[in-house]
Amino acid sequence: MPSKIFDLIEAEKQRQKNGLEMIPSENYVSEDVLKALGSILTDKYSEGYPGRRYYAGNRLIDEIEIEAQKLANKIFGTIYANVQPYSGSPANFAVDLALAGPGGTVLGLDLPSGGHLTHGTKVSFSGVFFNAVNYHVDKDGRVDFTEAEKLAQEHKPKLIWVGGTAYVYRYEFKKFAKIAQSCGAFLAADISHVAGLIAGGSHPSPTPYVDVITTTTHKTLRGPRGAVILITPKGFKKDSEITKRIDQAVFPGLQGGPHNHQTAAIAVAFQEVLKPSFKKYASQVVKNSKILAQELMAGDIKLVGNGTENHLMLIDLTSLGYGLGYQAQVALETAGITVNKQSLPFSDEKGKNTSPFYPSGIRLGTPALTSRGMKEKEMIKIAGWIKQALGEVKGHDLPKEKTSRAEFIQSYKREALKNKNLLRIKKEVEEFAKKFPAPGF
Ligand code: DSN
Repeated sequence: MPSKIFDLIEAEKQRQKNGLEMIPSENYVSEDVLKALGSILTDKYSEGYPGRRYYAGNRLIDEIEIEAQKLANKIFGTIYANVQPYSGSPANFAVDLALAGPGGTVLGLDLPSGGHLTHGTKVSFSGVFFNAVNYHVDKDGRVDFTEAEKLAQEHKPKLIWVGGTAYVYRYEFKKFAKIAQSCGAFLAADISHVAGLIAGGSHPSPTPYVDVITTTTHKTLRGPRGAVILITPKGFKKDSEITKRIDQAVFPGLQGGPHNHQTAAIAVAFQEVLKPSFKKYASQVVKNSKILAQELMAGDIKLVGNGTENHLMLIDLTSLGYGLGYQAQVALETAGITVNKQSLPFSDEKGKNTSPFYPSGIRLGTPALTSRGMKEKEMIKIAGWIKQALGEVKGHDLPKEKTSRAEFIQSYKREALKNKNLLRIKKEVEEFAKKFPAPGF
């Protein structure tokens, strides 16, 4: 059944198979998760919640949704789960809506400090519809708790977010709980990046310390794209109406009918998370990340915070030149290694910051590689290729003149495609990657 779309899907499958996916928020799902996601459950409308739907025919959908909720609570030790958010950003919007209210003050980690767009950035709903205040990281890339505490006292937020997308340390939930208590705020942990590590026992759990947890299900949790909102015993004690408020914010507050195929696939992924093999996976993700960081640093690559405590690391390219993040992303992609360009905390201070589109760093991690069965030995090999590829970026500084940047990147892309060293690495990477089949393929 040839069609343009199926041909493109097949080509993308080959790309994923032949390369090394190192964007730390990506992963490979199992065949079972894919099966549930591609099932006929997508045909059904189910506005409402189990036992209280607006349409008929939802007896079996109710069972699926209840099962997904039960599994989520079992994994995270929570008391209530809303499994309907379409993805992470709507989940966070619903929490802001429920607990801060329109125009309410929310305090979250600044974007270049490693925070998420939805934790209070001016260009997202969180900065448009809420009064967003940001805390930052200190010179080592760690949360500046003195500043966070000061901001909490000064602005009296209704809701504080802990979590981020480019943070290399373990989250210190207990310290945030103290700050939230001191100003009477709700505390929400967005654990999207580290949820799988928490579930597998390789990162401390926020459950004893926060009121609400949000997480996407497609990162370290290895599920389909989607998200859940969880209520902790602490959150329920603080506000017995909290589950109702969250449910109402998701539907009808923000969304329409839930994506039942997605809910079923989340439940399938959660069943996999509860297997003993997932514990090993989570622990190997961190081991791989640490050895990769160590090898890169041994090769004179600078990392924010000099390493990592989780699944990701941030390469600081400022010692190699000006604004090299985009060029590094292009060079590595040409070599078959997919990472993402990344703003660095404090590059402003050094006078070297450019813009989020042309930043000075890259972010990479090990969740997807670990799902393919790669271990320490393989990380050492991969670190070698990364070092070689980054060597090719030196001397290709971003123009200071903003208007010439787009054309410069286009011309750098053309040049990279002809770079013999990058093409040689790509061949080696392909041979290597084929030996590690991806789950679900
Ligand atoms: N896009 C996600 C990430 O890469 O971390 C966050 O939403």
